[in-house]
Amino acid sequence: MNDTIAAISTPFGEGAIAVLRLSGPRAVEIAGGVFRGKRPVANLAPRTQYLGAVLDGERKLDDVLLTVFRAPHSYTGEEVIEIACHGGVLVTRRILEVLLQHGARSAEPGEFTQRAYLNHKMDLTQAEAVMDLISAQTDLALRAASEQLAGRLGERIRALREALIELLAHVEAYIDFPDEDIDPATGEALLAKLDAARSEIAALLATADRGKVLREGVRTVIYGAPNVGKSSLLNLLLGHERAIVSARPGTTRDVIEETINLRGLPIRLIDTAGVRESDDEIEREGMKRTRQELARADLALHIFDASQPPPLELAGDVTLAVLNKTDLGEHPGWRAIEAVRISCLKGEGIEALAEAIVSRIAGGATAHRDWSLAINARHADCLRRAGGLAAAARDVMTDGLSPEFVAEELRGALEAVGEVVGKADSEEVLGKIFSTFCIGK
Ligand SMILES: Nc1nc2c(ncn2[C@@H]2O[C@H](COP(=O)(O)OP(=O)(O)OP(=O)(O)O)[C@@H](O)[C@H]2O)c(=O)[nH]1
Ligand SMILES: [Mg+2]
Repeated sequence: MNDTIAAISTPFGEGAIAVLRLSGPRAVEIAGGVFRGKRPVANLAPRTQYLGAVLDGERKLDDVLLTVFRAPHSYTGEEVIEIACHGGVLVTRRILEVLLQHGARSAEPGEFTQRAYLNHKMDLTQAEAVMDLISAQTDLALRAASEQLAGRLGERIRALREALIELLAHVEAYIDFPDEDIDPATGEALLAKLDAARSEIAALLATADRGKVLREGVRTVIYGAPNVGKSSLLNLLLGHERAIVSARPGTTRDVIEETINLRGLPIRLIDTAGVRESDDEIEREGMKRTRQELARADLALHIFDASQPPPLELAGDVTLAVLNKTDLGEHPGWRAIEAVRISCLKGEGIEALAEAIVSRIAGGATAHRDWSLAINARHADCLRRAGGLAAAARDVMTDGLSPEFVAEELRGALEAVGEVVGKADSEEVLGKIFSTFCIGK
């Protein structure tokens, strides 16, 4: 962190403005070398925008607004400079080049946020939330990300750590006085505390599923025989004619994926080639892809033609049966079969289908449930390990083994919990997290 990094922080492309960022010990000096305004950069008041020009030698590249943030009162905790210039691809790149020529280094993806974390401006859960916030596709996802960015998850984790530390201190006290037996009342109290910590771990882990839904969306595969109306359903849910619909069976060959927002849940709808016997090479390849998608599906909508008799085999556990074309009349064979009944032609039953999809995923109306806490896969991995070690600590305790053994398991659990917010972090973990970021963040 001794070097000064620079990046274009706004997306590539043309816009009214673009923003470049510099962070590091030489940020003010480097900016001073390229900026000409009324006063030298070193004398500018922090967090105030100043008009000036960025120069390449004596040539003016652009009129810009420059802001100085003095350490530690900046995003990264270091000296930071932000330069807002005109949002052209070339002008932005030229300014970056000039900054690099003056001694800045091109920033890695997520490096600004990584520095913010390393300088204790935020914990690891908050750093991760920055990316979640940027990539959030629905209001629910956005809310969960901003709660996490505000430090809600971090608070829960720190409280959990404190409870475990207190427990560990109690247990270690018995190691220091080996002649003293743990009296039964104290033993009970310790067990109760341990169980409270374990149920907190379980409660946090229970939010992992919704975390996956909010971050990755729900892979929902639309499949069934040819011509049942799969592509019609995709188009209807999407609100525009994305896929080709035709009366000829075997229309869709490729996999078509689009994300929709269903009551705040990001749903990745995947339309597929209809499955049937076929000698057509392309169609067979399409069906192979259908099967691949089904294997990875979180939810599968098995579409049927209501006017036709039901097939012999029905449904797997991720499957929701959907009867389309109810406007043509329903074949009596369907009478006793549980399915969502719709007509893409008439636009009927779509609300009920949406409801059925949401309740499959969220187990009820999401609006009434609190999705603001939603851990990610890394958190879940740490907490699962912590839960295992806490359970082991409990076993050791109830088996009446010496407190040293209990303490050892507890220390492991404590460490695993700490990893969530970034206590025992390794280069590898950080590399994995921040490499998913965009450059300039
Ligand atoms: N009557 C009626 N026709 C429908 C309905 N939904 C779709 N269709 C018609 O059924 C035909 C097939 O629709 P598609 O959406 O292309 O069906 P598909 O399942 O995607 O077909 P493949 O891509 O060939 O597997 C088209 O002619 C649609 O207009 C419906 O609810 N009622
Ligand atoms: Mg189709």
